[in-house]
Amino acid sequence: MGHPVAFRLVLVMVAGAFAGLGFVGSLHFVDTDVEGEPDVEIEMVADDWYFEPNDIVVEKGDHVLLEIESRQSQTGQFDHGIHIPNLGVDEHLAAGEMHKVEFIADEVGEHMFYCNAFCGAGHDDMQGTIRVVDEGEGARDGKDLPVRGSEDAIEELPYEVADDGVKEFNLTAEHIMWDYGTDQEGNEYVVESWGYNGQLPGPEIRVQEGDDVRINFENNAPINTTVHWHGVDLDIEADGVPGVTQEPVKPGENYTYEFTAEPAGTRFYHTHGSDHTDEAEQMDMGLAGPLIIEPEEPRFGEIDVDHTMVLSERTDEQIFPIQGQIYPNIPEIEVEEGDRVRVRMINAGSSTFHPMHLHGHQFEVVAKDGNPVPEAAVQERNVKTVHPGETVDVIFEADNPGHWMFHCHELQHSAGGMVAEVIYEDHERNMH
Ligand SMILES: [Cu+2]
Repeated sequence: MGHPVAFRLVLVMVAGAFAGLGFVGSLHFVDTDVEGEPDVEIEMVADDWYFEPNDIVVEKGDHVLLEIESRQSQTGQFDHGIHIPNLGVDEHLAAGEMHKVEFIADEVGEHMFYCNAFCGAGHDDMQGTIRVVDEGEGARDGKDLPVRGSEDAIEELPYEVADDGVKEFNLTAEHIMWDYGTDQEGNEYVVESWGYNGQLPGPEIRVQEGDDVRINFENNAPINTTVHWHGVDLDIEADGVPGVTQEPVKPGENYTYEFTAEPAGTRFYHTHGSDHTDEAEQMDMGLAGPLIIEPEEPRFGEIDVDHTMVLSERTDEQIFPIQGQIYPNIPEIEVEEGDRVRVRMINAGSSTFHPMHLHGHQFEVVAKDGNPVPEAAVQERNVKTVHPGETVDVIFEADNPGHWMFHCHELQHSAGGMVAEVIYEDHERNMH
């Protein structure tokens, strides 16, 4: 299974090529016409019988350096080779040596590469692709990426009803710099991210129970990925699990998910990674969004304010955003006195829990994982912990005018920005 090359890999490549692999061998310099410093350096292994990585994304015009370790075969002494016909590369890779192969990615498109030396029984498997994208599209470092923030985000993903009556949505994965906002100390958090339709969290998909739904997914991010519909009872073809229900969607490729929206409740959609090893990374980089399935008959009585909070984590930055923002930038829960307020909390983070605490009010925990809590089991609380992958719906009466915190009580998380606010209309702000 192929692995995409994240640009961060590039940083460790030079050191890794000579030290990390424990490789002792000679370095073979290919005589090349390419001059100057490479833009992209990629560490590669040629072995029996694969190239790793075998799925590479670069930009048009990039000067690419492949540092290829041609491993001693377990079964013999086969040499390998690398041939990229469209990019003018044709090199012999003597076994047991390091090779530097340089070229200019001057042709946009998907270019196959393969071993051009006969190397035994698995020779035909030794192939991969180099995808050359337009400048700025597959950016290898943050400088080239579009910066986007909450002002660019839409709340709800629009749909069209197709001729067959299906609600049809267009969802993409994008590579962006996401602006989580500036914290109270003036630190800015503009962080490399992958976001559905270029935003964090992904736009809300809101449908009715029983709707037939079609999601046309396009992967514009430089990773292999899938989309999973969390908590939906769908047919297995649409479950979005790489290597189980589908091949991961490669950069530039599409996949169509079709399902009937059931059961009703607060659910979400998120990446399932390219395999199980990178799902956590892809989730925390931003690939998650709310999926609200409205019931045929309204539950829980009349609701005046329906507010969603997607809880996430960027542990590398030590921030814990709500709705893709950190305090004091998080969307406020705006209420009027007398409102019945429903807050849907979705923990789309990879690893940590959030004991969410509301000041000045008690709330009822009315649904867990989207499903209603039986009336006799409904608890009145002011803290409710939401674990990774869980959704929790709470309802409270807005009966205490003020400006109230609704924050994570794991206080490292609130220090990292996980603080929302309930603001009553016409109430004078306490401090800001
Ligand atoms: Cu928390």
